[in-house]
This record gives sequence, structure tokens and C-alpha cells, in this order.
Amino acid sequence: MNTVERAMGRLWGSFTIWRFFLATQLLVISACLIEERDDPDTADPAEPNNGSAESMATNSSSTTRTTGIQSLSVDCAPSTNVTVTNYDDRAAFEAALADRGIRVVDFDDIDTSTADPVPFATDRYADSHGAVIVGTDGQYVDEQFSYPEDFRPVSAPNQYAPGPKHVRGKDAGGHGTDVTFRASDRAGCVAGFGVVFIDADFSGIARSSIALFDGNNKLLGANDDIDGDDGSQLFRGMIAADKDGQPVPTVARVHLVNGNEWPERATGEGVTLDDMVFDRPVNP
Ligand SMILES: [Ca+2]
Ligand SMILES: [Ca+2]
Ligand SMILES: [Ca+2]
Repeated sequence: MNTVERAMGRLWGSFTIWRFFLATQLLVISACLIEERDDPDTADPAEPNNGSAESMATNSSSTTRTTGIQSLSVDCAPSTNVTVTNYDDRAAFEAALADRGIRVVDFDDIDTSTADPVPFATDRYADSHGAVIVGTDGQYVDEQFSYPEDFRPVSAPNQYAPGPKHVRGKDAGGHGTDVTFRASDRAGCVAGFGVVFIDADFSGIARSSIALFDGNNKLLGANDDIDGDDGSQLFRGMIAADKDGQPVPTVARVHLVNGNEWPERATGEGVTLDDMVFDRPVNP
């Protein structure tokens, strides 16, 4: 082998090593993406929530473990020195986030005119709104969930409830939802999130709640003060902000609990949700 042949041989050898390295990196990235989009079909039904922030964290972590979300570590803005504020007034909430751009998932793009509760995919609103919505086992929209006096949508015609549907004699059905965020096809972060709880009128049976988590799955704040009249529509939102009151995109995940059963079951506390409102998700 002459000098040129030896040089060519070394070049080919290093090219092969680089090809191997790139291939393994692609495999790792693919595995991460698959895990991120893990289907929640095998999730256990969420436990009824007794209302404390601690139980919300426990409840949500058990939900995220089964959905695979907990394995996500999202590089959101640091949550140190951030204060979370509750908003019961939707207009004030939207005004506080207006500069960042407001997104609303109202669920009204789905045709429910000819079917009972209609399922939708977790990533239905990923491209359009930057939100991935994962119910305990499935996501559903309907006009009234069988009880038009109790469950009136905030925006017509549809409202939302997580699956699974109640199976008679077997379980209560779904009442837990995780929302994560996307921006530019990658995990994203928001500063605030709010939603309307519909017919949260038996909080003595089961409290509904909203909880925000940072990119390390640390609980940033939670609110279970959600208790209204029959057919009530209560907005509950939370915004993470710095000491100057500026919203900080440090929220990687939101966990929602709506009552303690599939709303059509009507033996416990049935609650539906509508109009998820949040600021435009951003990458770190
Ligand atoms: Ca709606
Ligand atoms: Ca009611
Ligand atoms: Ca109710």
C-alpha cells in the first residue's frame, strides 16, 4: 500500500466511525420522540383528589408516569424567584398575558352533530395551538355530555372531558388531564394557563383542581378552590411571573382534575371543561 492508499484508508475509517456515531445519535433521538408521544392507553384511572397541593402532585405524578410525560425534562425558564398568581377573572388573566399572544383551544372545530362524545387525538392541537392534551385514557368532546342543564359549553357547540368513558359496574371513568406544550416541533413552555370548569357543584364529593409544573416536574402552584352552583362556569387560571410582575415561560405541564368521574355517569361529581387559554408556547 502506498502513502496515498494508506491516507485514503484512514479517511474511510474515520468516515465509517462518524457514520456509526451519527446513526446511534439518530436512534437515541428517535427513542426520545417515541417515548414523548407514548400513548396513554395503558394509564390507570386517576385517583379521586382530596384537594391538597401534595395530593395533586402525587396524583399528577402517577398520571404522568403512566403517560410517559414524567420522563420529559423540559428546559423551560428557571422557576426560581417566580411567583404564581391565581386568576378567577378571565379578562384580567388574558390582559396579563396579552403581550405574549393568547391561544384558546375551544374544541369547537370537531363535528359532534351526529355522534355521541367524539374522541380526538392527543396532538390534534399541537401544530395549531402548541398544546398536547392527554386524558387519562382518551380525550372527548360533546355538546352536552347527556346533561344539557348541567353541562353548557362556554363556547358553542363543544366542551371537553377526558376518557375513559365509564363502563357500567366497572369504573368511574376519566377525570384527569395533562397538557404539555410544543413550539417549532419541540417541547415548549408557557407562563400561564387557564380553563373553565363547568358544573363544579359538588366539591364536597370531589374537588376539581388545576396545577402547574415546571420543566423538572416541580409543582409551581395549584388551585382547588373551584366550587360553584348547579350549571356554573368557573374560570381558573394561573400565571408565573417574576418580581416585577412580568410573566415567565416556566410552565412545562398543567394537570387538570375535573370532578371524579366521566360526566355522563352522574353518580359522583361530574364536571366538564371548555376553553383552555394560555400564552403562545415558546422554546427555551
Ligand atoms: Ca367550546
Ligand atoms: Ca349539576
Ligand atoms: Ca357536577
